Amino acid sequence: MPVIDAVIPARNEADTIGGVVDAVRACSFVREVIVVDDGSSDTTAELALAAGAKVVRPAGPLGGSKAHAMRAGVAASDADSILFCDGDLLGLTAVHLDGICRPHVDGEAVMSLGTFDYGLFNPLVLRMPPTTGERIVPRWVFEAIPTDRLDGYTIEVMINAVVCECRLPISAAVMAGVSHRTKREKFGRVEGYRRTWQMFWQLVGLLRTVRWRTYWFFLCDVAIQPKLGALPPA
Ligand SMILES: Nc1nc2c(ncn2[C@@H]2O[C@H](COP(=O)(O)OP(=O)(O)OP(=O)(O)O)[C@@H](O)[C@H]2O)c(=O)[nH]1
Ligand SMILES: [Mg+2]
Repeated sequence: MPVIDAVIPARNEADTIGGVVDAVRACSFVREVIVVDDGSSDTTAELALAAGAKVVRPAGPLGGSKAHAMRAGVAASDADSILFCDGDLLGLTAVHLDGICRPHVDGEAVMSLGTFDYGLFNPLVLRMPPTTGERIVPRWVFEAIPTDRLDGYTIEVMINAVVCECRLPISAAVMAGVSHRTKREKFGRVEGYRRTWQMFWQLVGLLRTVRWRTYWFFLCDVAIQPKLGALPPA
C-alpha cells in the first residue's frame, strides 16, 4: 500500500481550513497533512496547526501561485502518493476522501479525483478535462511536470497531461454535498470576478499548448464511479 500524504494549498482560508484539515486527517489512508501557506494575512497557518496539520511556508520565488504552493508541499513530503485538496472546501468529509483514495490504493486508478456536485450536469462534468483540486496521484506524476509549466491554476491540467499521455487508468466521482467558498465570497463581487476571469484566461491560454489527443486519452481511460458520500435511498 502506498504511503499517502495530503497537500493543501491555502492562502487566506481561515474560514474553512480547520474543517478541511479535520476531514483530511480523518481519511483512513492519509499519514500526514501538509498545509502550504504562502503569504496569508489571516490566521490560516495557526488554525491549520491547531487542527493537527504540518504547515509549510515557502519563501522567496517559490511562493506566489497555487502550483508553486503544491510543489512546496510535495517537496516537504517523502510519501509515495499525494492527495491534493483545496483549503476552501465546505462539506468535505473523510468519506469523500476515502472514496477518492480507494481506487488508487487498490491499484485500479493511478489518478483518482472528486468533483463538485452539479446535479443534472454531472455526467458532462465528469467527462470534461478535470480541473478539480481534489485528487490523488503518485508523487512521480507531479514531479514529471516541467518546472516551467508550474503555473498558477493550470497545474491540474498539467497533471492530467502526464497521466493521460502515459495512458494510465483514471477514476472520477462526484463528491456529494461538497462545495467551496467562491472568489466572490472571498474577495467581493468586483475583485472576485476579476480573479475568476484571470484564472479562466490562464486555462484558455493552455489551448495553444495542450494536445487534443490528451483529452481523447482521458475519455478512453477514465472510469466513472458512484457518487461519494451520498445518503442511501430511504
Ligand atoms: N498557498 C497558496 N495557496 C493558494 C494560492 N493560490 C490559490 N491557493 C489555494 O488553492 C486553493 C484553490 O484556489 P481557489 O482560488 O479557490 O481556486 P478554485 O477553487 O480553482 O477557483 P474558484 O472556482 O474561482 O474558487 C485554495 O485553497 C487557495 O487558497 C497561492 O498563491 N498560495
Ligand atoms: Mg476554490
